[in-house]
Amino acid sequence: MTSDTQSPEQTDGFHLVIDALKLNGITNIYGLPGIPITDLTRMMQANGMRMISFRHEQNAGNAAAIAGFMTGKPGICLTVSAPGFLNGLTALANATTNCFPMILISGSSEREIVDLQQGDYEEMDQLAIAKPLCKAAFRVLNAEDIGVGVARAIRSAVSGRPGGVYLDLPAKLFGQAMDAAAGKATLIKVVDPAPRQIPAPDAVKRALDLLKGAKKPLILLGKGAAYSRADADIRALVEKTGIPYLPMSMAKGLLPDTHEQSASAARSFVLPEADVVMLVGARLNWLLSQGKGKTWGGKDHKAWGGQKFIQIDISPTEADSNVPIEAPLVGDIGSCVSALLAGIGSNWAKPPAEWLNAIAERKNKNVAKMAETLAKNPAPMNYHSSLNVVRDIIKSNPDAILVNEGANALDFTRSIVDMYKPRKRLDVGTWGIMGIGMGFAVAAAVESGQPVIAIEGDSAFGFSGMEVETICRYNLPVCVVVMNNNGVYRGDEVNVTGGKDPSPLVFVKGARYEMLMEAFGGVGVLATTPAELRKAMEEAIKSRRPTLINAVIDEGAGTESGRITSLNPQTAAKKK
Ligand code: ADP
Ligand code: TZD
Ligand code: MG
Repeated sequence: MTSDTQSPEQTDGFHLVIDALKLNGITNIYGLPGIPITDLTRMMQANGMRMISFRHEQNAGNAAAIAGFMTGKPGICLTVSAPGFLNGLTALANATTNCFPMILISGSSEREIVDLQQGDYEEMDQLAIAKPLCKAAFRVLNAEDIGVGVARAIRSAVSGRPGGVYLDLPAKLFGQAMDAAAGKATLIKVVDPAPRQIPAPDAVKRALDLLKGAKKPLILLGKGAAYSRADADIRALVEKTGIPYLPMSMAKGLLPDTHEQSASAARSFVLPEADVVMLVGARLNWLLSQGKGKTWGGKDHKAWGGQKFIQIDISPTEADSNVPIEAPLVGDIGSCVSALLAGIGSNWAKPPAEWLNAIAERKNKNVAKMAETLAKNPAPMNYHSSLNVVRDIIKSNPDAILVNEGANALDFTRSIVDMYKPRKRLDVGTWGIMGIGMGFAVAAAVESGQPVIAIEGDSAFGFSGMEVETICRYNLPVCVVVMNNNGVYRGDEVNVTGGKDPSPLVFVKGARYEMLMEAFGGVGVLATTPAELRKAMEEAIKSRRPTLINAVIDEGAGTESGRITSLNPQTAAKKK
C-alpha cells in the first residue's frame, strides 16, 4: 500500500488543546468535569498531565491562580459551561485583581444557538461576561486555531502586569478532526512569554538621586516583588543601601522576617515618618491607605504626609494613581533592581543613624511587648497563645507554605508568624477575599511538594471546606488549622431583638470541624490548648497526612473586622 491509500493519522480538538498546553510546559490542570469537557479531563490524565479534580470550580480557580503566582507560569482552571464557568469567575477576577497569571478555560455551548438565544444546554454568552473581569478573553472556533488561542492566552496572562485570561472553547471544537501533522504544525511554543522590560537610564538616575537625598528612607516590598523572583538582587539592594524595609503580606519572607533591617514591628512609626518611600511591586491601594491620611502623617484623609515616592512597577499607568510619584521606575522588578544596584557604588552612604536608631528603639519595645503577650497561656486559648505555636512550627519548617484567611485569624497570623523564605505566605490578597483557603492549599502542595499549613478562621474555612475531600483524595500534605471562635469575628454575639434566630455573625457553638477530615479518611484533632495544637501540628508535618485541627479559641477574643474595623461604615460614621 502506498501512503496515499492509507488513511492519514488524525488528531482532534481535544488532543490539540492538550498538545498546545504541554508544548508550553503546562502539565497541571485544576478543574471540575462535565459536559463538554469530561473527555478532555480523562484525556489530559491519559496524556501525562496532572488533572486535579475539585468539588467546586471556585476552589479550582483559586488553585490555578495561586499556582500561577508560585510558578510564574499561567495556572489553568478548566470548567464546564455557564454555571461552572460562573463559579470559576470569582477566582478569575481575583487573579486579575492580584496580578496572578491564570487562564480559565471553559467549555461553552454552540455559538449558533447561544447567539440566537435558542436555549442550549447551559447556554450563556460566556466570552462577553468574562471580558470585564480579565486581562484578555479569546474564543477558538476552529481546531486549527487552538495553537494560536493557547499561545495568546499564555502571553496575555504572564506578560507585563500578570492577570487572569479567559479562553472559550465551544463543545463542537473538541470533536473537530484534522490531519495530525497539519495539526501539529499549527501549535505554537511561546518564545519569551514574559519579556524583560528594561527601565530607562534617566528614570534609574532620578530614583537614585531621590534615594540618595533621603534622611528617612523606607523600602516597601509588595507581592509583585515576590512574584518577580529577583530574590537575591532585592536582598542585595536592601542590604547595600542599608535602608529599612516593610514587607506587604505576601512579600513576607522575601527577606527573612527576622532580618535586622525589617521595620515590620515598627510599621505604624515608619510609614508616617519616612521622607522617601520606594515601592517595589506594591500598589498604594487601601492596604496602604492610598498613600494618604494619618498612616502617612497627613492631617486628614485628603492629604498625604509629604513623603516622596519612588515606584518600581511593570505597569506604566500605576504611578500617580493616588498620590504624586516623583520617580516612577517602569520595568520588570529584576531589571529595575539590578539597574539600581549597578548605580549604587561602594561609597553609598547608609541612612542617618538617627533614623535607624529611632526605628530600632520602637521595634525593640514592640517585640518585647509581643513576647510578653505570646508567653501567656490563658484558658481558653486566644489568637496569641495558639499562633505562638504556629510561629514555632514555621520557624522549624521554613519550607512549609502558609495559607491564611479570616479576619482576626488573618491579621494575628500575619503579625505573629514570621516567614523565612520567599513566596511561602499565600493569603486573601488585594480584595481580602474569603474562600481562597483550600484551593490555595491544594495548589501549594501540588506545585511545591512541601507541607502546607492553612490557618483558617472558622468562617473563612466554610467557604471552601468541602475540598478537604480533595485533599484526602490526592493525599496531600496539608494541615488545616481552623481557628474556631464560633463565628465571624467573634462567637459571643446575641440577637439584639431577643428573637430566636441567632445573630448573623455566629455559628453553631462547639462545632466539630475535625470530623469533616475524618469523614474522608484524614486525621482530625480537637485542640483546646497550645500543647495539644503543637503536638498535632508536629505530627501532621512529620506524617504528611491530611490533617484538620479544630483549634478552639476564646469566642470573645476577636474584634469586629480584625484590623480593619475603621472601614466599617458605622465606625467611619461615628468618627465623623
Ligand atoms: P501588595 O498587595 O503586596 O501591596 P500589589 O498586588 O498591590 O502588591 O502590587 C503588585 C504590583 O506589582 C502591581 O502593580 C504589578 O503591576 C506589579 N508587578 C507584578 N509583577 C511585576 C514584575 N515582574 N515586575 C514589575 N512589577 C510587577
Ligand atoms: N465574603 C467574601 C467572599 N469575602 C469577604 N471578605 C467577606 C465575605 C467578609 N468577611 C471578611 O472580610 S472576614 C470574614 C468575612 C465573612 C470572616 C471572618 O471570620 P473568621 O475569622 O471566622 O474567618 P475570625 O478569626 O473569626 O475573625
Ligand atoms: Mg471566626
